[in-house]
Amino acid sequence: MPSIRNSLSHTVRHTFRLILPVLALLAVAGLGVSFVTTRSARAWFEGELHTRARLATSAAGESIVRAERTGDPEAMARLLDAIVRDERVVAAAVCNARGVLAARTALLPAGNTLCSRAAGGAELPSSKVPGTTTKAVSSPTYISVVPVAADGVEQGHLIVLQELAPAREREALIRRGALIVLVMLALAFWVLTIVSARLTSIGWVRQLARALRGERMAGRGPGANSALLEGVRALAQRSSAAALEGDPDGRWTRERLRHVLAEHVGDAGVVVVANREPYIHEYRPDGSIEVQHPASGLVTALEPVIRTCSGTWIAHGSGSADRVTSDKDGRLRVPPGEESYLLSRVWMTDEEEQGYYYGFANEGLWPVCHLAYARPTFRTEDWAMYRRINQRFADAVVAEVSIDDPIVLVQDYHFALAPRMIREQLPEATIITFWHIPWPNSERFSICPWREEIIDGLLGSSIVGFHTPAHCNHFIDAADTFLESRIDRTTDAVVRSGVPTLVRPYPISVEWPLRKLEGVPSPEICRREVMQELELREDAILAVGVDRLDYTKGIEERFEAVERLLERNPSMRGRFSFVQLAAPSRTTIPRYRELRESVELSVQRINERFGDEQYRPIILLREHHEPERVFRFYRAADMCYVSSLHDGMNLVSKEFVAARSDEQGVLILSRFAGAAEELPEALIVNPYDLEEASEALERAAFMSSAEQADRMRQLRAVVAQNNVYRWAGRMLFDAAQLRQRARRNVTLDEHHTPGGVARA
Ligand code: ADQ
Repeated sequence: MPSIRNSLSHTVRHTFRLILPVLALLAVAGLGVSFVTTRSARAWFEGELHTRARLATSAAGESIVRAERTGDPEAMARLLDAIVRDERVVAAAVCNARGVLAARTALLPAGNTLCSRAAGGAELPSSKVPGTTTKAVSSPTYISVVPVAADGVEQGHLIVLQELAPAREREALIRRGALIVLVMLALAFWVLTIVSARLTSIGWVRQLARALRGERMAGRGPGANSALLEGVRALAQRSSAAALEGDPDGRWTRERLRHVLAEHVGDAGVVVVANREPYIHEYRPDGSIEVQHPASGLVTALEPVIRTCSGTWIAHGSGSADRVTSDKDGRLRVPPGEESYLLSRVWMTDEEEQGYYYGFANEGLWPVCHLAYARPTFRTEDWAMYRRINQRFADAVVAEVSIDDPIVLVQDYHFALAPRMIREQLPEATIITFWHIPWPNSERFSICPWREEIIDGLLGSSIVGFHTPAHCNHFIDAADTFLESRIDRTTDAVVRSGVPTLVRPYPISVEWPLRKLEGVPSPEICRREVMQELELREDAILAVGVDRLDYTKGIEERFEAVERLLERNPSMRGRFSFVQLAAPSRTTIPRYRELRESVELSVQRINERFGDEQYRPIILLREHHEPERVFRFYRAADMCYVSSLHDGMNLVSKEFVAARSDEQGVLILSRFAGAAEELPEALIVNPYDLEEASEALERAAFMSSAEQADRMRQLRAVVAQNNVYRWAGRMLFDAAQLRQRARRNVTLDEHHTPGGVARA
């Protein structure tokens, strides 16, 4: 009850708050109207009264003068009586040239001073005449003093008193009329306002309904460009995407992704553009051919997706046996034995690869995007190759697709220009570009001499995706800083030449459950086998690191943290071992060669300092390992240390969690990896801070099994939920929505354009 009362009194208060100012406004307007109409009506009527007095004077004036000169009071009285016969005239008098009252009608008192005042030129107000006693003159009277002349010479004045009451009545009548008109106008305005508000709200409700269905705002109609409606539409999209996640256990699965693809993507023909191919054919020394799986986070994430939607993967054919294992157009079906999708290989010369891949992408863009202390190098000839290869991949996309509006997933910093190049040839394509590495702040990005071209190339995309909201914001800021563009904060879009590109965070992840774990023994068996292989004692504490040998991964800092641990805690010596699986990477780039040397030197130094014949604190396995072996190490270890100095996401952290079905093992994770945002139950460290990092290693070594299980359970729940199917599903779902909307809009346009041509 109280709440009803409250809401009622709130409504009343609200209504009053709205109505009172309107009433006040009306009152002021009424007073104004009344004042103006009274003034003008009075002026008009007084003018009329005076005219009448003058008419009377001009009719009888000369006769009165003559009668006054001849001293004929009766004649004067007759003439004055004739004037007061008009019922509106109350009284009249004649003043001679000396200002003396010469004659008057009965109702005018004898001792009045009108004549002397008129002779003195005084203004005679319209008022009661002083000294009158009769009823007629007691009402307000208008007094006119009209000069009387004969032969052009003024001979005195005729004074005429007329009743003001009828004039006042007419004034009141006019005032009332004006007020009625005002009230009627106000009413009409009010009705019009209500009707137009109603009509507007009907339009709004329609637009809102469309927005809730996720449709684009119509170009016409009320609120067509409303930011609010756009916001509602974005919200509707998000909640509809969220609803997609609402399967019984709330998790994306391969089947669910397949279902989304079938339902929303349908015939779109998904094309992946990536530098790295998922299967590389290499000649062995004996001339036979082997298939390799590259150590790449991108491949790890995308391969399950493309398998699911049976699309096409366009990549650089980099293996020595790639040409002989594909057809004349560079195509083959993969994975071997399953053949569920098409791999289309693009060829390039060594010189092109050097400029595009090693040069511009990895000596220019990679260091500029990572805060990890390698000086970016930009060469004009590398840029030229980068452009050329981007164009080649864009052409390959056009050659592969069979419809006008395919969905194209462009992957990573190797293809910043390709989206615009694809867009030029396939204007209706839905292009999603995913940038797998961080996007730096604008000050840092300004180092790049071709920053405008890079950003413009990316804005050829329908959506540009990053791992974290921070990277999205940096990109939006860069577009704002370096290009002619408008930022739409409601939809998080960069609008260039009127065309929007959405900027979205899609945190990447791993499969769940991991197919790579099929065939990997249980954690106990893995531990036993790995301990044997590494010749570790039974009570050894084993930590693992798995990375490409890259300066952004903080491998040297990791080893220094191990060194610090052994310095601080002598009981760890002989017992604590760190095994590092390090895949050689970009070995032709000098900075990577330097890294390899310095990593090897620090391993040597630390092992000499704390190791002996039986004990090696750091075991460096500097090679590429097949996934099954990588996962054995994850399962065998007591902890995994990911010490990236800067990392877009980092999949190793998620793989480690996914591998630990025994809910044991501790993840130590750099705060500078995108994954740290999602995995707070890891021990989060600053890898530069050797004290903090070594303490975390120590803490992990002594963490109780119960605490490990508690943390690992939560980490696994997150990775299971935010798995790679969710990453791909959300991205493809967004792409499919844009595509559907574009199709609907095309249909609408054709509908509305006179002579529009129906599309095949
Ligand atoms: P990467 O820098 O390659 O990926 P990451 O995400 O850690 O980094 O993925 C590495 C992958 O390579 C993992 O699947 C790992 O198992 C595998 N790998 C590493 N070392 C290996 C070895 N020695 N032998 C075999 N396999 C090995 C980029 C970005 C990341 C982002 C991914 C995905 O730099 O931040 O997470 O893309 O978007």
